[in-house]
Amino acid sequence: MTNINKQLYNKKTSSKKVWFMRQAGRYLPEFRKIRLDNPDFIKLCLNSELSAEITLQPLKRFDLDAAIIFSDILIVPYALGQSVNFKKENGPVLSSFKIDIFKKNELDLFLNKLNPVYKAVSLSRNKLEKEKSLIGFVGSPWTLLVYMLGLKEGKDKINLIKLKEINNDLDFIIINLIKFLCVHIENQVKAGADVIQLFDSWAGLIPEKMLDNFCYKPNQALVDFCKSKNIPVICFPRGLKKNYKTFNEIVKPDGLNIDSDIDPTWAKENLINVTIQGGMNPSYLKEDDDKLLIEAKKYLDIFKNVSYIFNLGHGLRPETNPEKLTKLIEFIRKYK
Ligand code: 1CP
Repeated sequence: MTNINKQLYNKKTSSKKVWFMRQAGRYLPEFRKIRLDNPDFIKLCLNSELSAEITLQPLKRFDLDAAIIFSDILIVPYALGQSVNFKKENGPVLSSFKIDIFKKNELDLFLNKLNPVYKAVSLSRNKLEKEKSLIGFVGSPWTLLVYMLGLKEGKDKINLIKLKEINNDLDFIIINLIKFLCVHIENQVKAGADVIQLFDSWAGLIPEKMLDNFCYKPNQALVDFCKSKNIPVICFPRGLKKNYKTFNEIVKPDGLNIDSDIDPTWAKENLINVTIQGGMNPSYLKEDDDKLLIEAKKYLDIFKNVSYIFNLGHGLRPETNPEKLTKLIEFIRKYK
């Protein structure tokens, strides 16, 4: 069993495991160097050799317990036939959604398009030390819908009118997304991923009365699938606030990544029978060492006697200084 895998099954004690969301990415000069020569982001994700190299970059620099495969949640809409463009200022832009992408039996085509990802997973696994975990991932249905249907307005609002317009088709779309996401999960695992993380980054934008249909049920379906295949699974329903507790009770993942709005003491008392991951606000990596390490210690102290994996409340920011991360990891390793 690999390091993160062990911690996910051990619900009682913590052994100070650590990895970071977005650890493979823009804050690393060695990534930016590759990115400069590869302006098409999706193409870069589908270059198996470069994807594996980027996946392993953070592990060359830092003493981490896991690598996360360099890909993107939007690779799934891409493989379903929607074009995906990353624009610097506006974030990702997808071509307009057509429901018939699900109507044809496109499983073979879907897998063909994603084959380079699986090759990247297996190249990464082969080069990764045996005890280190390799994390595969997918976006949860709601978060994918936000991009596929262009639902987001500004930074943190959902266009409910757009959502209503497609109301009659939503169940069909979600059921089909789940089907394809399970295929993508299973193939990442077959290629060598040994933990799966489900990113529901926009769960916090779902109106309360729709949480059941758009968040709890779809994540539960994916978690149940993982459990049926003995794949340890971590959920990240970002922004759910107190509903993290309901989420945990209904979905029952092996691991639950808390965001920075969640009070860690509340989490310790209310999120039970689960390995807690993350929480620290990534903005502390911009602070002086003293302030950063005091904040890290807060999380380590609170979760000292429960199962905990150190990570953040959201992904590492592009402006993060890698040296800060080295200091933080050293501190975590020395913590008793
Ligand atoms: O160089 C660049 O401009 C590309 C930046 C970049 C990178 C490095 C994007 C564009 N995606 C990624 C990789 C990525 N994305 C990984 C693998 C590497 C790692 O984690 O180390 C993962 C797991 C993701 C997941 C992802 N993509 C999420 C979920 C996590 C989160 O941050 O909330 C989401 C929402 C996306 C969509 C996405 N991809 C990229 C952008 C700019 C966005 C949009 C984010 C937004 O709308 O705010």
